Amino acid sequence: MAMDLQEIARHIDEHQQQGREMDKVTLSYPSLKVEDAYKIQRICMEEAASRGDSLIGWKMGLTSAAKQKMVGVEEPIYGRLTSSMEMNSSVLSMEGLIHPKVEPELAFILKKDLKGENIRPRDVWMATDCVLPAIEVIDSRYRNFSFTLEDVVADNASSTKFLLGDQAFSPYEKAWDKMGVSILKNGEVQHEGVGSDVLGHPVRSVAELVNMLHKEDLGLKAGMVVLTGGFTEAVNVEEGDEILVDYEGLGTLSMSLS
Ligand code: 0L1
Ligand code: MG
Repeated sequence: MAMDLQEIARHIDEHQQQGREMDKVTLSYPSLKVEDAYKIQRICMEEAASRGDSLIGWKMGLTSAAKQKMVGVEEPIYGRLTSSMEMNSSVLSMEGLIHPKVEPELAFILKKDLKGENIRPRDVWMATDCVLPAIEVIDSRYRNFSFTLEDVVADNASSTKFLLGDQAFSPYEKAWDKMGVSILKNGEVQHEGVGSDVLGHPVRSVAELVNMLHKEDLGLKAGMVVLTGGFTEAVNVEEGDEILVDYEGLGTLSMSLS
């Protein structure tokens, strides 16, 4: 089948908007390249912008060995975060969701633009305003959460919603790589992780994102949110579930599914 990236993007965007499952794009287009998949992501963002949504940040996905093993894709990827994905309460409605999962993460909020090809952790610290506890909700549009690298990139790295904690912390508050995190569902611990599970240190995830974006001549803008990636495997959720993430020494963040 001839490959029309606009047409593929329209198809994916429709499924994202309606919360409907779809077949893997690579079944119809086996020659789809990762670069094409990122172009599809960009076109979907243009569609979102035409509906009044705006780009407010980026997420890194598959930044821990636990997550890579879970989905069988062995490299980090990025996705776009829009204003409509940010939750303004801790209640998540299941309406419009397919098979959501949640992940404990950290968000970095930038105070300066950051763009370049050899970005190191210290460049990230100089550009970071604060760090926030976060929970990401992912919901792959592909049946059974099953995809290739190209598919998942085209589906905006399964981005769906995210919740940020109210309390911001100084980037120097603690050694983020040493911070333990546990995620509980209905009072039972599901997984435990530590900051170093995220590419050695969550700051490295931001540096890697900037280096990856540079290949598309893109960068981060002051005020943007960056989700650095799950500390642990993602947890399946359904209506009625209560999620609590305990960030060692920093408190907790909760989410209720309704
Ligand atoms: O945020 C993530 O790590 C998810 C990236 C996409 C893979 C998935 O849907 O689990
Ligand atoms: Mg994530």
